[in-house]
Amino acid sequence: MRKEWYKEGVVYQIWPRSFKDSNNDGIGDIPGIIEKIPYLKSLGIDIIWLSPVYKSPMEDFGYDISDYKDIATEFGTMDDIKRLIKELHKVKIKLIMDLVVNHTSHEHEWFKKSVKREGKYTDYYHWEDKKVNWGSFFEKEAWTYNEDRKQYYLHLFAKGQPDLNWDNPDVREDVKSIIKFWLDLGIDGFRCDVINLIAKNNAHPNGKSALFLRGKEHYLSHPNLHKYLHELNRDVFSKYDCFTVGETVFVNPQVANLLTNPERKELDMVFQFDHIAADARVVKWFIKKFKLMNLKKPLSKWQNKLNGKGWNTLYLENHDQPRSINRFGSLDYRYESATMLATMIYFQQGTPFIYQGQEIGTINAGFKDLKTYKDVETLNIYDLGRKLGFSHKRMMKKIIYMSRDNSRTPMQWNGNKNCGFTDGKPWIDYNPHSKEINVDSDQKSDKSIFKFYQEIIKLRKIHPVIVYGHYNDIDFHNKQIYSYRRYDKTTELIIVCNFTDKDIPYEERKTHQVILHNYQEHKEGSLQPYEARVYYKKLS
Ligand code: TEU
Ligand code: CA
Repeated sequence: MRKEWYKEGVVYQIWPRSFKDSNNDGIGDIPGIIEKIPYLKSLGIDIIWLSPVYKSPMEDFGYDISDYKDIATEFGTMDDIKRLIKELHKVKIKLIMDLVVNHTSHEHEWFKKSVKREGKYTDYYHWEDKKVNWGSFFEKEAWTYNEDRKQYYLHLFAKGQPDLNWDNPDVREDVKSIIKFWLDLGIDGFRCDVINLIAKNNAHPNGKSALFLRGKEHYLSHPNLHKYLHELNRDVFSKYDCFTVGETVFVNPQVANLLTNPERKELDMVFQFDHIAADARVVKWFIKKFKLMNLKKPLSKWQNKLNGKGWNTLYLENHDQPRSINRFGSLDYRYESATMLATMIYFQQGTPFIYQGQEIGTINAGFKDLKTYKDVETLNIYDLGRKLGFSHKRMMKKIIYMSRDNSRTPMQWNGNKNCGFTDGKPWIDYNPHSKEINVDSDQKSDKSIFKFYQEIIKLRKIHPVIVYGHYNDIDFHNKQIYSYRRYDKTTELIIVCNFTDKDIPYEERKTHQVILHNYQEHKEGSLQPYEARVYYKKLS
């Protein structure tokens, strides 16, 4: 396994709108992030992934970009971002930014010119005279009529997010220029948004019938994807000491290995979605009861299939996902399940990603009133569900559990009325649990989740086996305990996690030393509710 800094580092994701507001307009911003660098440093993280801060009409809160080489006024200025890079590098934290190039905003100059069929921009997007039947992630239909051009355009996401035509070499040159622009400013890499959707079958044939995303066979990990990524790598990425993580939807380990095999020079790692579907049926809105096996099976599969070839990302949360305690843990055992989940995921092979607030065990906002929600996906799915005949109550139940706004509320810095986030009116309501769950109270508690995260990060630096070691399941079919072994030539670790709220019989491993534990006391012969232990043994 080749050694790389981005394999050894721990990434912390910032969703800037809700991290820290420095000027009291109610919106988090770049100067706010700079204020919190000491906090990030004390956690021990090495890399920050910053969700989009570029100019945008904010229909999808920054994932709809109207100028890739400028910063949204509400987030700050180019000088602020330069300062952020400098201040982070001073304390040896690297910065990766979001590269959203499957689509632009409909307010981007390219789209405006494409609508008017201006010169080379005419074919910058996907246009058709007839409506194609593809489905969209955020709307019922992915092709929408444009009155000015008198043609349909493709948007796999919201109407304001038209898809770029990657078959056009001018588009690819423009994307390279964006990447170069930011790498030249000193950033250390990119998280590449829905990158396995960029290549399409440009004949745009109708899709075969499907409940969700009709037509996906014409753009999901299309063969040209590899060609385009290799080209970006050859012409830009390979010239810098940077790393790339691709967000890849509906991806399997075979494609992931193609994308991340170092020999092929495409990406360095990918986000897959299998394990976070442990409480859903294909589509996140068809919620089902969580069962441990549905988490264990995909995680184990990805560990085994990528070992020695590609490279995994390790995550349970991000700005698109509800909080993991609500999904896979227990609100009654918040400390125990938060720390157990962190142990379970971050001791696997791959690069850890922590999402803001996860390190203090934040739980879902769970707003009861539809009016409180701001997310385009949530609001659209409500309308769609109602049109399909689902009751208001049924739709709200789904939204309260799955909405992206669950994890997009202002970071809870303290238990005051404004959470230490702003003195103004926040752009979205505070998480109703802010009084009990916040950085201040967590750090004062003897059961601090933050301190447990610090511990994990420290151990990762001491024991290379955590980063590069092999993975083996232990007692794979156990439906209550998730246990696995990590090993290399010199060291063995055994990780054991109780996923229930009961005592489960467990035989102590007397031959090993416990190096991490989320309970003060061992209970002889059993694991306590949501207990997690990491055992260590020197092999030679
Ligand atoms: O997400 C892509 C993606 O697959 C999501 O649409 C996902 O299915 C959904 O959010 C689950 O709730 C990326 C970004 O992470 C997301 O924030 C953007 O909205 C989306 O792309 C469009 O750019
Ligand atoms: Ca602000």
